[in-house]
Amino acid sequence: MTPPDLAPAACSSDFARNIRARTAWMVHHANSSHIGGAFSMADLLAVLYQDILRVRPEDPRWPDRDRFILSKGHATSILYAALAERGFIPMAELETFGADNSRLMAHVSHKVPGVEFSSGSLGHGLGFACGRALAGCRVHAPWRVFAMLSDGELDEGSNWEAILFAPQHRLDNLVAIIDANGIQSLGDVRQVLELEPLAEKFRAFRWAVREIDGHDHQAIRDALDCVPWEPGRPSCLIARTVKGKGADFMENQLLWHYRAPNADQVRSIFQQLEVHHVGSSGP
Ligand SMILES: Cc1ncc(C[n+]2csc(CCOP(=O)(O)OP(=O)(O)O)c2C)c(N)n1
Repeated sequence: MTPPDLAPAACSSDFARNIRARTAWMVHHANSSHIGGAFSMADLLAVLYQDILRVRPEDPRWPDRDRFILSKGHATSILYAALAERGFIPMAELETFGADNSRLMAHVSHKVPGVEFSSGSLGHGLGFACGRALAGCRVHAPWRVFAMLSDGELDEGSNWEAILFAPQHRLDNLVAIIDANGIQSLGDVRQVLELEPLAEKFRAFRWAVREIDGHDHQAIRDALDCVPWEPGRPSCLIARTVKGKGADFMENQLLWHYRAPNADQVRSIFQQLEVHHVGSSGP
């Protein structure tokens, strides 16, 4: 099956469609996993990379760039698709995802232009983001730090140390985005370790908190356009999402944490995304 041939995104909705379609193909082609958690954050990534992040794909280490940290590094397929959409890496390189000697490893790697931090061992991104934000504050830098976390990841105690640390140091250049899809690798978040009331917990730790539908582009944009929400406080955006969002057979299904779609399932995803695929009749 050939990769989808898509027109460049002109808006965040196109962007989300493109990165979902490319991710479906990549995960299928590499026989990889984590498509459910990739699709749940597709709309968040689309708005971030289309409308919010101040970055320069032609100069990935531009000193004044916003820093985006993917803490849920297992879901990196869709970050690579977003980086290709923005021109950080060649589109054709996505075909190497997960292959031997590719720099597009199945957990996120800072060897890839546009990636700030390698992760995959959960629970480290927010602490790293705090360090970056503290460094930025010390020199009154204009850039912001956005860290994307998963909800299951919050079971890691290291997060709570970072959640304590950020308000203590008045890191209002830091935004934590929680992709709250309610499902982790082996069960529902509620059954494994209850997190709710999550917003109240962050507020008790002195963060400014907003809760939105993580698939509503306008709501995402409105929230992220005006950070910090409270001077002197870090911001936490709790994005309520659906694991596998965008493919009806994957939505809210635990199996799709690890399962890779077969060719027919990828064709179905293309159809649902209204992506025309010239190679769709092939094997
Ligand atoms: C420290 C650590 N423990 C265990 C794992 C194995 N693991 C991979 S993904 C995952 C949980 C997935 O659920 P969640 O964190 O909510 O991610 P999402 O649903 O957004 O994909 C786990 C436990 C890991 N990557 N790191």
